[in-house]
Amino acid sequence: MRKIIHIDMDCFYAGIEMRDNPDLKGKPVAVGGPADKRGVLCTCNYEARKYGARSAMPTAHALRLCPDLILLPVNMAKYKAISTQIRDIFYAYTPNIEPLSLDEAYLDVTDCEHLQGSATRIAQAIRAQIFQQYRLTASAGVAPNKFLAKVASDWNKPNGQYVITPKQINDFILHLPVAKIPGVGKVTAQKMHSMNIQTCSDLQTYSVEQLAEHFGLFGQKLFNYCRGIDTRAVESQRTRKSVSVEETFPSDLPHLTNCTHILSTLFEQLTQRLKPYQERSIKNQFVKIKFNNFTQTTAETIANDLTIDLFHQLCQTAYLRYQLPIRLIGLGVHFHDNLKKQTNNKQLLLNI
Ligand code: TTP
Ligand code: MG
Repeated sequence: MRKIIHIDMDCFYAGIEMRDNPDLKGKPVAVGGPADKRGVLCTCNYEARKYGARSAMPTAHALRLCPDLILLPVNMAKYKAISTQIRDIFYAYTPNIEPLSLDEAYLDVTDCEHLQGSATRIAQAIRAQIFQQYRLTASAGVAPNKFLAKVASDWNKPNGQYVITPKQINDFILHLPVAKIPGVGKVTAQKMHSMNIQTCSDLQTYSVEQLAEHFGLFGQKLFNYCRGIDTRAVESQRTRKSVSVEETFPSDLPHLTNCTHILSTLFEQLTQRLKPYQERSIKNQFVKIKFNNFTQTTAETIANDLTIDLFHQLCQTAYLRYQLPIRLIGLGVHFHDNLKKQTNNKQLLLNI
């Protein structure tokens, strides 16, 4: 049985801005693009959420809901720097860390010997340390697997934590609304509701074949999740299979020719993100495009060097398949499993 902690910072970008400007305390604050440029909110604080403002909401809409909303520009360099500092706190407890985004990570603390190995106390200590050092609050979920830990970190948000012990899994899962399952967005939740599926116990009445029929590849995962089962390992940098960056545009790019600038920016970001993985060998490179009708396609290739030209070519290949306005572009690489193999060999030798 593993012990997994999922940490998620509270209203991360807005939390940082509030910390750095005490005048904002108690006021509704959002971080995002301006309304007159079709901007959207990256996030907003909990005061703003009381008015219905949410991440990814057009700023103009948020301002209609909350006319006193204070909108601040995005300062990504600052958020990234703080993200790295917070990650360093995690590393004091375990090297088994899988960051999901700047403000979110899974930690596998099964083998951690701090605080008598109590995952609950480790989560408390990490949150306390984040607050002490950086004056930011985080929420945590503690559970025997990634899926439950992620659901749990949302349970007592903000500035709270929730623990699901192995014994509690069955009770917890039976009443869990399907919309709380990571990966079940608005559309899937609506589909489930139309099938009279409200909770995980409703989902449990479906066979794996039926779930696959209705929800495609996600069906297999759903079959396990609705029973509280998730066998995915926490993938630290060493075992990570891919690294990618992507951007959804506030307004769709009409044509591939409009992508040159964003490709350069994404390429730069990818190169930065790849720095900690220099010892890994790259298996292939890929470009993902999501079009304005939400169709998604990926083009990949095997090349020796990572160049911007390569990604331009992949982008063209992917674009030509549909030739529609572009909603999202992502660039990334997959790694060879070689590090994993070395570990396996070592284990093999030890076994012998
Ligand atoms: P989240 O953890 O989803 O949101 P949050 O930390 O702002 O709020 P919560 O307390 O509910 O965890 O995302 C982390 C950061 O990522 C968020 O501060 C801003 C950014 N972000 C976007 O830029 N766009 C988005 O659509 C979302 C969801 C997040
Ligand atoms: Mg967060």
